[in-house]
Amino acid sequence: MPGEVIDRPNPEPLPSNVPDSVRDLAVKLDKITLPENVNASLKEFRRAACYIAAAMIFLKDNVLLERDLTFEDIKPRLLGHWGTCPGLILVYSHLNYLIRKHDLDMIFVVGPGHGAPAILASLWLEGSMERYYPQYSRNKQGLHNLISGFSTPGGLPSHINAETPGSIHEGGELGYALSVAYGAVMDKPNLVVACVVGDGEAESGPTATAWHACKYINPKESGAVIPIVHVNGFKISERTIYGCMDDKEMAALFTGYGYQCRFVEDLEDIDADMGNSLEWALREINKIQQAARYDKPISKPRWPVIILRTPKGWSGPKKVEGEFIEGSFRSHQVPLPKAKSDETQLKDLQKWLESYRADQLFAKDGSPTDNIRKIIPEKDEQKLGQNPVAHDPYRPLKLTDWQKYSVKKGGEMSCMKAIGEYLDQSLVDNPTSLRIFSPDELVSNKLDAVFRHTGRNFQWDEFSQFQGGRVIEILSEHCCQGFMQGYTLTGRVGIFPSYESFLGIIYTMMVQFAKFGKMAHEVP
Ligand SMILES: Cc1ncc(C[n+]2csc(CCOP(=O)(O)OP(=O)(O)O)c2C)c(N)n1
Repeated sequence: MPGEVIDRPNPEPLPSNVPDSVRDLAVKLDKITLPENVNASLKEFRRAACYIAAAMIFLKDNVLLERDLTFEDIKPRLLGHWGTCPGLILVYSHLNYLIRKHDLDMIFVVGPGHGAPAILASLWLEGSMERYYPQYSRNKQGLHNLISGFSTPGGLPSHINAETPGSIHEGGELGYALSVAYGAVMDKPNLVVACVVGDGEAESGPTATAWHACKYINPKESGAVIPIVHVNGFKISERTIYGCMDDKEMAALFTGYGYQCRFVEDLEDIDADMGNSLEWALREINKIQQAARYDKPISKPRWPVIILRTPKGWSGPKKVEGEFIEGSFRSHQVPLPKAKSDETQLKDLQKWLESYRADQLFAKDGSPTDNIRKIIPEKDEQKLGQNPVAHDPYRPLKLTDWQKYSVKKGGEMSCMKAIGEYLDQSLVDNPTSLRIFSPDELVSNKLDAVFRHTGRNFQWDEFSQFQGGRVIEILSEHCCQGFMQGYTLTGRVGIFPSYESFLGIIYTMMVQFAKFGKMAHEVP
């Protein structure tokens, strides 16, 4: 059996038997075309970033195609993931524009961290790479270093990690992007976190449970997440579940999770579609937050989610050796795997890279053109790679003397109860920078003294909604760990009580988190 055989690129899902009335659940917007100069800048940013991302996977020299490619220009080992990059770059370009237009405080959490070329290319264009790593300056030499060093020993890694400016999420093990994004917005009322979730990642248990995270966000005290589900239809070698669900199935699913969903899928004018949809998402967030902050909170608010349908490997090679590449799983990693030894594939690579017209995107000295810079946020601290929220934001807690809570010699008390008393005071003293994330283990761990001054922040329950509350209690260790990661990597402190027998469920998450923390301390 040949495994997955597809007879056309970007196949659409089979129609479902869900009633047509469900279509009304998907948000419809009037089409508004973007101003011409914005449209042009967005497109140029994307062409430049796609060019760099593709070049990073293949080239060790001749990075601006100043002569025809030869086998010597190709890296000895081709490593990198192309398929997700065009979609990530599309999102990145629009987030830039949105931040600039609305003066936003925003960070970007990228689920498909294997799409590092997309993010590194965008970070290079906005100048965040050169800020932290002078060797990646925005000129020819810096571009050469970025492209030739990617995924080579001593160079940049193939996945997003703590060395990636602006990242708070290790992009290796899939599944946690969404919970990390939600943890980051807690107690940061002005922060918006855009979070891309791959449709493959969306099949994972941790992501499935994390959709409910919006039910633990009190819009009076916390910011908002814009989840963007990147439905490019394929994972490594098969179609995805979401890629095989039609709009009605998707709309029904996300409505049930608590969201309003907007499909972005107009491939003829994706910029207008994406631009309008992100504007809509911001408007919805604003409505929900303003209501809560002016004491008219909306019960069970319907947060926005964007379902982005793009062909996997969009703008890459269409067909190689008779097989579809663009719009198929074959674009997931290296679309031209024999580029170092096969003349035809080398020529295909040259044609592909030339299609972005790099000569129009970079000045003579290799720096990006003014047109590209026009959609990049002007202030450094608003660039996605430089927002201070993701860079060394830790402020120590105000802690009382623990000895006050100790037990007198000869006396007896549950140590957990004593800790509960101490935590109660600590939560009072740190009302916006300390939270407890608990998988229904707070009372069983005898920490319930904390409820003397606070509550559970569950917004779907009539007995706890609109009240704030420092305890997030969700029976998902994956969510607790993800929330804690997002909360702590944006400078606050989280406590995660559990029971050692069950904590093994998130063992690999903890390892990733520890690795991220260690590396973050070592980078400039
Ligand atoms: C938990 C986990 N299981 C498996 C993998 C291996 N893996 C890497 S990428 C990938 C496919 C991801 O598909 P998707 O999330 O749709 O990303 P995209 O198509 O945008 O590349 C898989 C299975 C992983 N990184 N993490």
